[in-house]
Parts: sequence; structure tokens; C-alpha cells
Amino acid sequence: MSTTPETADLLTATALRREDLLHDYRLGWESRHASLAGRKEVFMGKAKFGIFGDGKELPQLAMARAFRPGDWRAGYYRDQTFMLAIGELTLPQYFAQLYANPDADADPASAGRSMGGHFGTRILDEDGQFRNLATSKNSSADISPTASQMPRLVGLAYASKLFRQNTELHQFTQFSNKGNEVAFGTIGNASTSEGMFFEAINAAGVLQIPMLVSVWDDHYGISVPAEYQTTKQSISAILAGFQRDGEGQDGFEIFVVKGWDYPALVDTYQRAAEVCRTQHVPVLIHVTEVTQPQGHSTSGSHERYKSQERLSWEEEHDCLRKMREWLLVEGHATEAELDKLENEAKETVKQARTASWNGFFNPIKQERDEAVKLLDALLLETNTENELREMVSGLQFNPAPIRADMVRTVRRVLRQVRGQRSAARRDLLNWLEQAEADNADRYNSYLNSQSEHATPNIEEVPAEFARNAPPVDGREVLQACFEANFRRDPTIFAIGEDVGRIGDVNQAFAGLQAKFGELRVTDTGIRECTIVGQGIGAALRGLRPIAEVQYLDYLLYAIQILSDDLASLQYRTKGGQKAPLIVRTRGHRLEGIWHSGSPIQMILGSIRGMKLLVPRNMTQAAGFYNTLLRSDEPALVIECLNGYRLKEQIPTNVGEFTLPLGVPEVLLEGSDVTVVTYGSMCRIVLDAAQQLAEVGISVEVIDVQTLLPFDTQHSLADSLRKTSRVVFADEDVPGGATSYMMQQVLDGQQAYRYLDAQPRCISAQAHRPPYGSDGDYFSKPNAEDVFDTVYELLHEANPKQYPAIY
Ligand SMILES: Cc1ncc(C[n+]2csc(CCOP(=O)(O)OP(=O)(O)O)c2C)c(N)n1
Ligand SMILES: [Mg+2]
Repeated sequence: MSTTPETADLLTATALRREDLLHDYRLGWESRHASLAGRKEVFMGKAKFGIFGDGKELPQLAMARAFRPGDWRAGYYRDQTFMLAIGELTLPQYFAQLYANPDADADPASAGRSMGGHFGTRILDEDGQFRNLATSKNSSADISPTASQMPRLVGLAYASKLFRQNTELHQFTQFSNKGNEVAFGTIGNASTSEGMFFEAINAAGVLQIPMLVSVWDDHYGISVPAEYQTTKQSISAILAGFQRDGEGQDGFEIFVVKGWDYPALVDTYQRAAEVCRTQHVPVLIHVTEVTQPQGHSTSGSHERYKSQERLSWEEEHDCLRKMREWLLVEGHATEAELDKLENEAKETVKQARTASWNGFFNPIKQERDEAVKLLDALLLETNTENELREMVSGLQFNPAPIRADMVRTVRRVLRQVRGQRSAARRDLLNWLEQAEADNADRYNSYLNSQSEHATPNIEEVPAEFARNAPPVDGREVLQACFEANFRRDPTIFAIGEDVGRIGDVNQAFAGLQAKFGELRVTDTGIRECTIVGQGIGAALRGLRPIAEVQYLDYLLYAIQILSDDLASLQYRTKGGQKAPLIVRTRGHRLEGIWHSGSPIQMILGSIRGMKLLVPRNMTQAAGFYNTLLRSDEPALVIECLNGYRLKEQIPTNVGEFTLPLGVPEVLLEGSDVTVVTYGSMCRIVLDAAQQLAEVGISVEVIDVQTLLPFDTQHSLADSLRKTSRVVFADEDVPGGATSYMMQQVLDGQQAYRYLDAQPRCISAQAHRPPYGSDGDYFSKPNAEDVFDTVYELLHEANPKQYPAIY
């Protein structure tokens, strides 16, 4: 440990002032009334679904007392009390999310994109740049899949370790105060059944990071009780082996405390956060005897599955009731004072609810009224009162219109007056155009970065090559690229299996740990999901991780977290958060069922919101890494597994040259057929093209290079205009990424109109390739397949010149 953090003053419950206690009690009741009112809003039809934090108020108030500026949270949908207590959620904001208010000022966590209970703070400013995160109280943006907050939590805590131990990072005071920040995690008891939970716990123990996990244990996961969830029905009991043997030893500190015992909770959180913050020891707090007064969510009622005995027990152990009893016994307040406070809390919530509803609904009503006015004018002008009045009235007198009602009505009305010339029709068309732009911003924006550091804004720097320089192994190009970037930017670091000591299995990091130290180039355990999570969390905190998944085939272990968490991050916060993580992996051809995969369509379908790069060689890969490391977008880079030992020319500016994304490269010009491909297939297609040239067929070979984004300038359509014939080739399953490319080109670029022949796809077999060279030949596309497919196209066009081969 290179610095000694100041020890915080421990705040025990007995040291709390009466006004602090009453403040917490009031807040607890405001939160409770928000839960009660929230459920009613759903049943009245003002919101679609509700899941609330009732029963979990006290532990969260205690946790908030231990939470400091600079700290982070990764939690789940029960945490409204905590968010209210740290001042990062207001009651009107709580209701705004419930109503799905798409205004980021009203719902800063998600701009109405996430259902209620999905919290998060805006860590970016209007321009998409990080705010000062060392002085703010931060929450990463919640997601719904149970336990998916855990991988990211590892990264949030890991960043503190790096900020503390790597003195080069002490200058980044905007992000950290020398690593004194704790990452607080919350999770339900049942969600600890997930593999990700255990993987994250083990990783935190190995890493020794300031991760403080609270388990809210209400005995249930919806209707399924602990007997079905947890061995011995106790997460703290079964994790006891993680308890460290004493100070200075590796392991966890584990605490168990009852969820209704306010003074014990306050004391526990103070002690737990202290040890976590100062010693960087991970902590588990098992909060037991927690209740769920309204049941799991608005989708059902818990009377269906909880016994009468359990329901009565929950009523008696309701944490707010228990706190009231304690306040009275200790003489901190009188019955009358507490009654008053509870009533005031109810009133506060009522007012917040009304204000929030008006803030949500009034603009919609105004838009509706404006649309109706334009529709009225149109009916009058086009004499369509009889035919269309009913439709317009449906909108006009709809008591609870939504934006879809307006747009639907306007589009259907416009259909009826199509072709008519009228000023009112033009006004309505203008209204629709504006509404569509506004709604695109409300509901479809920020899938990708919109900041000045977005990949399209990265300056293009061409590669330069020395004359007569001898070619080197591809891996050496990457190694030189990484080394230059590590020197340029101290926030960059790499983690993964075998990345550290041996410099990854293909040695693109060889020697770099010795040069930059173990904190920059770091081995991890075999745990793909939390390797990615470790990267996500660290990237959220302003660092630039490169997280490695050893082989593309093992990306499946991490695809869920990439898809649910990383890829959706900018979108689900409407630009409020970003995590520019680069995931590096290698795939396509090598050997056998689990070392030669190319499941590109699975990836394309899962990670919209990230970039997907498939460089054909290591020089292209280096150019892309240079671009990505200067941008603020997350990406997956798939290197060619069989390319590390192939010889390449190394650019003299290997750490500076950049490659633009979405720009295909013509590898061979030709006039008869265009073959569109990427990755390891480039070499095979080039080989086939040479053989085709020998029989007089001219093939244009194009490497698309990046699949997300895909050919932003529509250069492939230009090629098809020239050749009128196209083949899409890759190593995915039939109907895999070839279909994606075909859709992008024929549909997206409207290049179907240039075709004189059926578009063709070449892909691998539907099964994975067996081990061995014959397994590869008979399963993956080969040069003969490409030759024959292209030849057939020419044979169809001119059988005389190109007689059938078979
Ligand atoms: C991966 C996944 N599976 C299932 C669900 C549906 N689901 C939502 S909450 C929940 C129960 C969670 O129980 P627990 O972790 O104890 O939290 P609690 O709601 O009791 O606070 C389930 C099964 C989900 N969101 N994600
Ligand atoms: Mg539970």
C-alpha cells in the first residue's frame, strides 16, 4: 500500500443526534409512502409496473450514513431509500421513472427508459465528458437481470485499488482520492444463487478490493423461499470460509445483522465501511430478517405463497415499526411526535407524486391538444368531417393519452387524405416530422456515444512504413502498439487470463508486465464474466481497461454481461454514463470445436451499442486499437487466431496511426464479382481470387473490417454497381453474419437494384468444426468453395465461356 488514507471518524448509533435519528425515521417513512403510493399508481393505470423498496428502509439508511463522496453503488431495484438518503434521488424523480417520463431532468437515472427502481447518477455532463467523480456520490446504472450488478461491482472496487497502488494515477483527482473510495453492492438473498455472484465474491477476495456487498435477505425470491435458494439457507454461513483469519490476511470480513435493528445496522455499516475503505478488504454484510410488506412487485400478491404465520411475523418485524419502538423506548421521541412525522411524510409523498404526474402528463396533453387542433383544421379544409371525426375524437377525448396515440392517429388520418393538396395537411405533416424527431430523441437516442470523443471524431492518422524494413511477426506489431499506448496514457491497463506473466497466450503483451508493472498488465483467474465486469467498473471510473477474453469461443461466458450491461449503458442512461472498455479476443480459425468459432451473428444480435471490429491482420488491429484508445466508446475486437506468426510490415508510427471504423478496404480490384468478407476469410478469398483470375474471372475482394458500424459510406453499393454480382463470405453458420451483411448492403444500401444475379452467401457448416485439418476443410469455407461459387455465377451468365466444371 503506497498511501495511508485518513481514518474516518467512526459514527456509532449512540453518537447520533436526536435530529439525525428523526431525519432517518422521516426519510424511512417517506420512502415507505412512496412504495405504497407507487403500487396504487400502477393499479390506477398511471404506471405499468412497480417494484419497490418497502421493508428494506433501515439497512439502506445505515448504508447511506457510511457512504462518502467519491463512493460508488452497484445495486438493484430495492434501493430507493438509499438513493433518497444520499441525495441522489428525489421523490418526484422516483415517480417520474415510474411513469416513464422521458425527460432526463425528470428522471436523471434513465430518462424513462428503465422501469421503476433502476437507479443511477449522471456521471457525464451534457457533452458526454466525465464530471468530477471524486466529489460526487455515484451510482452505476442498474439493470434487471438478477446478480448482474456483481461483475461491474468488482470493477468499481478494483479501480480504487489501482488509484491507490499505482502512484502514476494519483494525478487524476477528478476520479479518485488515491483510491479511498468504497464500492457498495446490494443484492437480494435469492439472487446470490446466481453463478455471477459467487464468481464476483471469489474475484474480490483474490483481488483484495474495497467492495462492500449487502445482501437484503427477506427469505424469498418472488415466491421461492430460501430452502430452494441457498445451502443451509444462509449466505453468510456458506461464505464463512471467505472470512479472513486476521488483519493483514487475505479474505473477507463478514457481518450478520438484523434488518430491523437500527442501532446495530448503523454500527455495522460504520465498522464495515471503515475496514473496507482503509484496508481495502472486501466485506459482506448479510442483513437478515428483512421483510417485504407489499410482496415482490405489482405483478402478484404474496398472500398466495407466504403462510399466515410468515405474514404476521413480517408485520411484527417491519423495520419502521421496530425503529419506532426503539425511538420510544430510548426516549428519543414521543408517540405524538412520531405520528406527526409519519403524517407529514405521507403528505410530502402525495405532493411529490402530484407534481411529478403533472410534470409528466401536462406536456403530453399540450402536444395532444396541438395535434387535435391541426387535425380539426385538416378535417375542415379537406371536407372529411364525416369520415374522420371519430378518429380525431378518440384522441381528443382520450383521458390518458400517450404519444403513440397522437402519432398513430395522425398517421392514419394522413393515410385518408393522401394526395390532397391542402395547407392543413402540410401543417400536419410538419407536426409529424417534428414529433418523430422529438420521439427519436426521447426513445432511440444514445445507443452510441454522441460526444466529441465518439469514434467518428477521432482524427485519421495514416500508417507510415520505413523503406526496406524487414517484416515481423504479427504479434510484434500489436506488442509495439500496446507499448506505445501504455507509455502515452497511464490510465490504460490490461487484464485477463495469462496476459500478465507470459504476455497473453499469443504474446502480444510479452515483456510488457516487466516494463509497466503488475498493476498495468495483470493476470486474472479464469472468470470471463467478471473479467469483463472488472473492465466495465474501472471504465466507469475514468480508467481505460483492455479486458481480454482468451478465445472467442469463451465469449459466451461474458456475452450476457456485455449485452445487458456494457452495450446498453449509454442507451439506458440516455447519455448519463459511459464505460469505454475494450474487450480483446481472438477467434475464427484454428483447431477444434472450441478453438475455431466465429459466432458473429450471436454477437451482432447482442452488443448493439458497442463497436465490433474484425481486423484481418495485426496491423489493422493495431490501427483500430489506436482509434479506440483515443475514443470513448466500448468495443469488442476479434483478432485472427491464426495470424500472430504471419509476417507483416510494422508501421513506424505503430502507436499513433489510426483507422476509421465503418470503412471497408478493397483488397483486390475486380470487375466481374464482388466478394464481401472479413477476418481470416480475407486470405482464403484472396487465394481463390487469384485462382479465378487464372481462368479469366476478375474478382473484387472487399474486407469490411468492422461490422458495427458497417460501411458507413455505402462503398459496397459502389462496388456492386460495377460488378453486378455479389458473394458474402464468412465463417459463421449459414444465415449468420452473412445474412447481416446481405441485409446491410442489399436492403440498407439498396444495392439490390445493381444485381444481375442471385446474391450468394458462403458460410461454415451449421455445426462447429471437428479437430484437425480435415475437420477444418470440411466444415469451414475454403478456397475451393469460394472458387466454385464465384465460377457458378459466371457460368450462369455465360455458359459458353465458362462451361460447367462438374
Ligand atoms: C436473470 C434473471 N432471472 C429472473 C429474473 C426475474 N426476477 C426478478 S426479481 C427475482 C427474485 C429476486 O429475489 P431476491 O434476489 O431475493 O430479491 P428480492 O426481490 O427478494 O429483494 C426474479 C426471479 C430476473 N430479473 N433476472
Ligand atoms: Mg429476496
